[in-house]
Amino acid sequence: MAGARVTFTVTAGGGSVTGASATTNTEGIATVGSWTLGPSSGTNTLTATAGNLPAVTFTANGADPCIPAAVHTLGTTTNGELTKSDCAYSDGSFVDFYRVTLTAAGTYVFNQTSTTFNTFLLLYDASANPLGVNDDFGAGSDSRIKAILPAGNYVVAANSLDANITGRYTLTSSAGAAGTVTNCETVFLARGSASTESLETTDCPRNGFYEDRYFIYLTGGQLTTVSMSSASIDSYIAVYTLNQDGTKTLLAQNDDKDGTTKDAQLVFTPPSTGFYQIATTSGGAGATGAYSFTVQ
Ligand SMILES: [Ca+2]
Ligand SMILES: [Ca+2]
Ligand SMILES: [Ca+2]
Ligand SMILES: [Ca+2]
Repeated sequence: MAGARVTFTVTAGGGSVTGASATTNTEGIATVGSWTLGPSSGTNTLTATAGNLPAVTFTANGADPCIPAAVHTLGTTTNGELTKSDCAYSDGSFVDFYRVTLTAAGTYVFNQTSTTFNTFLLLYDASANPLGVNDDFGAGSDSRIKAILPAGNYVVAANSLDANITGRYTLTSSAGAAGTVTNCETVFLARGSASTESLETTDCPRNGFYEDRYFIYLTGGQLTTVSMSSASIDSYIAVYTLNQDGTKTLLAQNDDKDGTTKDAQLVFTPPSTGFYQIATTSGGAGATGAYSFTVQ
C-alpha cells in the first residue's frame, strides 16, 4: 500500500528515532530515518503504526557484551561459553564478565575450569580497576584467584589465554576462612582489605624468615597505609615493585610503627599504577605466629 502514513515510536529501551513519521513508498515500504538504541543493555523495541492496522514491533538487543550484565552468585556454579559474539580484549581473546556481590569482607576463591581450552581469569572492582589475575593454578591450565576483599561489588572475567578461542567453561566461587594464606600461594588484596593470618614454616622462605606475600593493584601517587600487629611476633612489612623480568625491587619497609611497639605500619606512595607485592614477615628470623593486617 503506497502513501500510507506510518509512525515509528520507541516503546522500550529508552532509545530515540529520527524520521519517526514516514510515508510508504510504491512498494508499500516505510522506512524510519534512524533508530538509536538506549544507553543500557537490554531489549529495545520500536513500534510502527499505520492507521487501524495492527502495530508492528521491531526488537533489537542493545546488550553491549563488554558491559557486565550477567551475575555470578557466590557459592554457585556458572556454566558459560566463550563465543565469537562475546566481548573481546585487545589481544583478540573473548571474555565473559560477571557481576559478583560480596556481602561481607573475607577471603574468597574464584575458579575457572575448562576441558577444551586454556583458561585465564581476572577480577575487577566495580570501577573496572584490576584486582587479581591468574593464568594457571596447579598442574593444569585452569585458573584460580584467591583474594582477601572488603564487601562490595566486583566483576569476574572468564577469559582464555589464547586469542580467538571459543568453548565451554565453568566458573565457581567460595568464601574461604581467614588465616588460610599458606604455602607461599598467590593472594590478592584490595584497598580496604583486612585479615588475621599467621606466619608458618610453610610460608614463603626468605633467608631464614617466613613471610606471606600479597599482591595489590595500586594507583600511582595514592598514599597507601599497611598496618600489621601481633601479640606473638615482631611484625615487619615490606612492599616491592614488580619488574618486567619477574624480579622484584624493595620499595619501602617498616619494622616498628614507633618506639612503643613491635607492630609495624608502612605508609608509602606507589610511584606508578600497577601491581605491587606486600610481604608480611617478622623482625627476627624464623618467627611464627598469628598477626593481623589492614591495607588502606
Ligand atoms: Ca559468552
Ligand atoms: Ca590458564
Ligand atoms: Ca601464612
Ligand atoms: Ca616490628
